[in-house]
Amino acid sequence: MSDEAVAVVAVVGAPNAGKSTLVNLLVGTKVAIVTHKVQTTRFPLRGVALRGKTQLVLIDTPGVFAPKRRLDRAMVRAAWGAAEDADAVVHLVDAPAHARSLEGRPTPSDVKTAQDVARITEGFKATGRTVTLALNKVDAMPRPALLAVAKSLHETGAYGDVFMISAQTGDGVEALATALCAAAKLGPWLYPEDQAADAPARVLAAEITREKLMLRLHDEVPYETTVETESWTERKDGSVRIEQTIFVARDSQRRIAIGEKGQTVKAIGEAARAEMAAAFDRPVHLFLHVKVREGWADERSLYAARGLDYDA
Ligand SMILES: Nc1nc2c(ncn2[C@@H]2O[C@H](COP(=O)(O)OP(=O)(O)OP(=O)(O)O)[C@@H](O)[C@H]2O)c(=O)[nH]1
Ligand SMILES: [Mg+2]
Repeated sequence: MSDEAVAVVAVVGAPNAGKSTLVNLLVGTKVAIVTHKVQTTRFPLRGVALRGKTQLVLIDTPGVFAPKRRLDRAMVRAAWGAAEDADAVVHLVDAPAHARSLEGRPTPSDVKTAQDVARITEGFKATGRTVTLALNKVDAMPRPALLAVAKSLHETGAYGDVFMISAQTGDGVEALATALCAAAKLGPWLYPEDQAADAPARVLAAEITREKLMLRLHDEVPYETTVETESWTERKDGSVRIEQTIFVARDSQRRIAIGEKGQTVKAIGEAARAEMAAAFDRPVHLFLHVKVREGWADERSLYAARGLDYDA
């Protein structure tokens, strides 16, 4: 009998905790986009990591926060759904943000983060399942503050093991991976050995453009924007021609996304094209269009295509 084993692990947490960074690090290649902004990840994405004979199927999830819009509700619902279905759950916490709250000097975003963390802790307690706590960004805080965070979250009674990690430097991450392997069940791997992600290339391509767009556009614009890969054409010379549309909600946003003399969309396209060429290991010809589609966030097809529940 083969000794292959599989553990499906959901990585859950408040927006900006570093979930996508952690999944990318464990997988060893970029499967999920990362930005300094909240709500970067919009739908669960799977990354596959191998440790010995154990395949860790890591589910990067959207951040859990107080949802307002339909898309927010679907994102949060998807995160909880991924946790329900997984063999193990990691609650990833932005430890420096939490420490600032404990010390009574939170920034406005820390206040939201603390509320989201409390919401997640309560959610796990309600389901009664034991969750692994991973305190992230330990590179960005002093040790005593970290111990205070660990103590305060452990006292909630919602957590089993506690790990202190940096998804950025890798500090402590292998110890977490080893512990997650303990949740594995004997059985054949879910993915072939050389597969790192299960999202189709056109989805990954749209995500890459969305990352560049989130880094480049500010205020509410990134949150009211989505990207679709409209066509993907393999050419005889080994290159690929990719056409994408950036949908925005209003004409004012269209002007911002295009920029003066088209320089914003050009810069987004150049950064995205370079990353796609590396990710897909071939030359990429990328064509970006910017279109107004008022109410794109309430269109049913958008949800189905990303595995999100329209009526969440
Ligand atoms: N200093 C430090 N920064 C980190 C670490 N891990 C992630 N970050 C940064 O935190 C920010 C958010 O990282 P993401 O991986 O996008 O966070 P996320 O939890 O996936 O965020 P959402 O998808 O918006 O929910 C980025 O700027 C990362 O570079 C870490 O260990 N240390
Ligand atoms: Mg993310």
